Amino acid sequence: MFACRLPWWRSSVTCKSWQSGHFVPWGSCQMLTVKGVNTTVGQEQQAGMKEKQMLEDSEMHLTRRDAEALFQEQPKTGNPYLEDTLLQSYLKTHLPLKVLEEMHQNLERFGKRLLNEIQPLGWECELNPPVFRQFDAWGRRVDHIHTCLAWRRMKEISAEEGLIAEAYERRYTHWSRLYQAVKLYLFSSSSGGFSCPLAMTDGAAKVIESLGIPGSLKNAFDRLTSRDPEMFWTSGQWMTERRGGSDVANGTETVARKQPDGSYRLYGFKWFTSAADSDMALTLARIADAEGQCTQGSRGLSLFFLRVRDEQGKLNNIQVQRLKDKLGTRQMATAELWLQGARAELISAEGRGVAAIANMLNITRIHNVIGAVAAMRRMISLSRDYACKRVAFGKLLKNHPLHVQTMARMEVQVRGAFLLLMDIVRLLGLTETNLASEQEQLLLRLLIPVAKLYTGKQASAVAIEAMESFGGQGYMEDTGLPVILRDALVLSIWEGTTNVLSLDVLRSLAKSQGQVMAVFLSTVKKKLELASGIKELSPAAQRAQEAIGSLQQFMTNMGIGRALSMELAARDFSYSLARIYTGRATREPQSRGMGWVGRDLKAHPVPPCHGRDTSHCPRLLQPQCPAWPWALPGIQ
Ligand code: MFK
Repeated sequence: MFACRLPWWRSSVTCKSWQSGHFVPWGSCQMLTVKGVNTTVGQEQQAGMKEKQMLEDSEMHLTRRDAEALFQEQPKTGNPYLEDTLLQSYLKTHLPLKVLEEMHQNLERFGKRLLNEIQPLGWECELNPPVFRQFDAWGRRVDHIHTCLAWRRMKEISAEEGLIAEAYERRYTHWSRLYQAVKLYLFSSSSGGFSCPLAMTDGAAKVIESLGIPGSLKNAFDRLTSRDPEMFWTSGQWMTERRGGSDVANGTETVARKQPDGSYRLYGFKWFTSAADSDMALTLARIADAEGQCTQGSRGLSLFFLRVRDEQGKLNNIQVQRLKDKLGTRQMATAELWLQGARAELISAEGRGVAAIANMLNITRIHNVIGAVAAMRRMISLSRDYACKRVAFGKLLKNHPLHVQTMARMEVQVRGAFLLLMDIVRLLGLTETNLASEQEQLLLRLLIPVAKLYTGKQASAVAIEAMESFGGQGYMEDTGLPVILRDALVLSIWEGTTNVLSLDVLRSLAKSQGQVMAVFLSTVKKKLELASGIKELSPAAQRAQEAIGSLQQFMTNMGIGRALSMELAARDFSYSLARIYTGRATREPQSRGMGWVGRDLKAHPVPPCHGRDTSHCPRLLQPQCPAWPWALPGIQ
């Protein structure tokens, strides 16, 4: 089923004309520029053709020589932890020394493993996407999703490295969550898509933990958080049905029928189930009453746990209809599933399914942010290395100020996003260890959708910009760069689209009756006051203050209660929150001098006013933030 989607270098059927170095459009293969192809043309013509071929062959010799001289040096990156100066500076600035020492050692080791073992496996996952086999040779329905060896190895490595376990063992108390996020961030762009099942696995563990780990779910929790590859389970999150994935309350048709033993059987069609090879899943369904009737809307939804297969590997009354043919994340099996009486356990209060699964959503949304920051970092690292090798117009790219300025703009994007991510996982860690104040919990609730929606857009824009920095090479499949772009494009779609998350920002405002906004503003202002006292940062802090002023003005004029106007402004409003918050983070005194340009480009600092172009600021802030520097095309 994948054959028609494969790029030429992955296809076993290659046009010989292409192999010979002479590309011939399919329609003109009859013209006999290809050796050894029988044709219907006459002998005379054939002789002429032979002569022509010889001429072409001699020309080809020269062409080949020329082509060899045109080769570019491949961009390479080293240990991703050691090369990430911003990450290292952040850890140094924020972590207690003892914790830092332990983490540093482990991250250095992990970085080496990523480079030598995990990156090649990730590429193998890309080259060997899952294959679905519905029937065996004897006509028996098997619905087997075959995943490659490298994919299965990723699962083992995830357990060995404690990529989920780390967050739940809490050996570094509230820093454990941050540590886990750092490992996932380093892992993400080498993981061959395995970060997706890990996101849902983490989300499922979080839901079970938040339910107090009931006895019936203890085994599942232990497995989701295990470091033993033999024990480790991954989880799916089946929310999307054929009527849509955003409006879950109205789109969910799956029905749950209670069994005499207290368990349930689920009947329905799940239209987009990521990582369908997972061991278990959390899913929503409507419980049918004695008459078979269900409550519609959000209040009719309950949350269920189910095993996908039994111990013998037999599907739990589930049929796989087909695998999805996606633009990206092709390494991962996303399937359409029929639930035909799948045995499941009710794990939320009846009718509280959405609220219960929100715990999972908030975790997977954080993973989405991790994926976005990681994709940007990877593209920029490669681009940076290339700029130190590629000569154009008589000098290295790194010596062209315009090129450096373009890279600087991307770097500012990823820096802001990284610091936002770190703040979120720091707050999550505090919340999970009961150390967070009420204000910090509110701030976390607001920042998750803000960060998810904003970094999702940033990742696509930065990936496209970085791809361009390689010229035509960036567009070539076998450089691996298009894979990163394709995989980044989904980040603003799944786990809630930009608009759905903008509305979630409003939901958090409404639910806290505006309290969350007060916390946001006071947090940002406090940090900016610190920056104002530092000469070098004070002009930027001043501009951020002005942006906050205009945001407050907007809210006063609007009034949170005016639902329609607020809905129309939701996206711009959320972008403004993201920009103000990341602006605050990048202007913290600790964030200065974190060596963003890296080893080879240090000689080329960012021009002081890199880009005063305001045309991409959200309308709300445009006139008031003339120096908002990190607006990229595509983020509007
Ligand atoms: C690299 C990363 C990899 C990630 C891989 C993941 C792959 C998986 C692919 C997928 O599964 S994609 C599908 C993901 N689906 C979504 O993200 C759903 C998008 N839609 C929404 O988020 C809607 O806003 C939502 C379904 C939540 C709307 O549902 P409702 O029922 O209309 O919402 P309602 O009635 O406002 O809220 C119900 C309850 O949930 C309320 O609680 P209360 O009843 O106590 O007041 C809300 O406060 C609560 N709630 C909703 N969203 C919440 C939340 N609570 C906390 N946080 C939230 N985000």
